Amino acid sequence: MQELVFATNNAHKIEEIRRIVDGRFRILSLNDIGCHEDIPETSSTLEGNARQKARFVKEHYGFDCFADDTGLMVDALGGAPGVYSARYAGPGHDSKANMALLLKNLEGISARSARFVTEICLILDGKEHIFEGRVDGEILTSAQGEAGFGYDPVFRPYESDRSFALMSPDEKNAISHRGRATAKLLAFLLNP
Ligand code: ITT
Repeated sequence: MQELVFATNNAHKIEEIRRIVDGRFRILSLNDIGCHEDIPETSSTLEGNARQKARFVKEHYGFDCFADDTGLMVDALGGAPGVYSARYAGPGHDSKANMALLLKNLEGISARSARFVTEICLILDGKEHIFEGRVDGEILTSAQGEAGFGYDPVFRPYESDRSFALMSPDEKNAISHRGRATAKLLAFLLNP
């Protein structure tokens, strides 16, 4: 089976993508290739960060690979946290603190539309390919559910009456930003 490195430090992302491509591609983690570095993400765009992460792995480890950069854009906050979603409440990846700050900043605001956007950069045979997925929805007034990761408890896609954190992995993948971007990636890989 063809192997592809997924250039992420986020185990939840790997789990989600493995469910989608399972049986067709073997997804290797950074751990699997002995990469334990913090890959720089210094671009001001999701696409730029996805390219940066994929290039880092290709240049330093030599593998064909892909990377995902994701952001949550909230209209009432002018598109924040956006590309800075991971560090919204400060350095690090503290999802609880990020969600708490988001809910605080939206207190008293009834227009709560938002979207998740994922940009995937694939590097294959020396060429870069970009795949985008997005889902529109709203920010809830409190966290709901335990499944998923990141901002999942406070985001409800319009296509459902539940937050992502109240869905099974397959339900989330069927309509999520990452699920949609990965479906495009998979279609390309199967029929380049
Ligand atoms: P890598 O850069 O190593 O891939 P990361 O967790 O830093 O992992 P991102 O920069 O893409 O990934 O994520 C930005 C933020 O958005 C971060 O706080 C995530 O927890 C959150 N996030 C990403 N995908 C999400 C999803 O499907 N559901 C909820 N939150 C998500």
